Amino acid sequence: MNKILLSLLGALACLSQGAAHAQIKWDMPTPYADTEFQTKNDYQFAADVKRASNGALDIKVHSANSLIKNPEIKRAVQTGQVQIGEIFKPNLGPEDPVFELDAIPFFAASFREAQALLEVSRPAISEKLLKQGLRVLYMVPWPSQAFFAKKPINSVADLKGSKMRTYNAQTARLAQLMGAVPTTVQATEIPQAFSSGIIDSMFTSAPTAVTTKAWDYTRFVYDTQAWVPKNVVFVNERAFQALPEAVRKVVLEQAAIAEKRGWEWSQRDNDESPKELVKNGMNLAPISPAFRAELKKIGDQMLEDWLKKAGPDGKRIIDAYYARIK
Ligand code: PCA
Repeated sequence: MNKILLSLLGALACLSQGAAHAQIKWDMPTPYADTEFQTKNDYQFAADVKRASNGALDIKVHSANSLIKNPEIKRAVQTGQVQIGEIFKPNLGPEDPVFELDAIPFFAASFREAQALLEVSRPAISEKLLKQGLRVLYMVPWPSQAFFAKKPINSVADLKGSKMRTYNAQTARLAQLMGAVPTTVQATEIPQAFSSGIIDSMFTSAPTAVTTKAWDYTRFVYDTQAWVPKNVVFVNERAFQALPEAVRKVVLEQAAIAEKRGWEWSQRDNDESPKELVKNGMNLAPISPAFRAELKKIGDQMLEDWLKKAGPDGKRIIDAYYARIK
């Protein structure tokens, strides 16, 4: 009896050792700070995958550009330097217009509209990335973008010649159309950029403003409700296909859960973060009708430019979007 038990135990030990050897480790560079809900969602996804795969897949999140910087993360995943990563999706706009449709001012600016836009554009986004060897796992929106400034802003004339923080080609174009000077600054560098005088205004969401303590360097926040841009998390397709089938299933299941949770957390922070800004002494106001009208006009022009670039495929997505939000 004892002998049998011993050999059974031995076999079990071998098995568990085998499992330990079979453990797959993935690195996941991400651009944003640990305090951002997007990053918390990534950590939760990694933990859930590990648990649901019984430890077979261990994803290590490297947040805040610590392993690879935001503009280089896509390439790193594509080339297999890392297996999985997160980026700000509209960054890919210069590559293909479909990636930046969610960052056109006043086009799809509520969560409901953002959801509709994702539904009509997801197939094109996923297909284009898969052609480049990247499988989309989940896409989560930031709350709508608000405008932060040191002094009161009532019209674009108040911004003439000012230095505006931008985060991609489109926000740079927006700044130019607003008469401001665009300066690219990653979210993690916002406090230094303000304190060293490189920028004096910015578009971002209330949660990022809380993370970067916007009250230390700006006083006015305008609830512009300008656009709802998304992050995308993708995996190198070869790395994904190399997983055992059961683990692939876990990754896809947990990705769907992460996307749903991310949307919920985004909406929760959209409600909570503005309170935090006010509690810290910021002046939160709706945008003036004049400023809104000027921004809307710029947004319309940007949508027109987008349609020219995106051609018939783009037009089809826009038409499907309008049909859906009716
Ligand atoms: N926060 C990030 C992306 C959009 C947002 O709300 C940033 O400001 O860079």
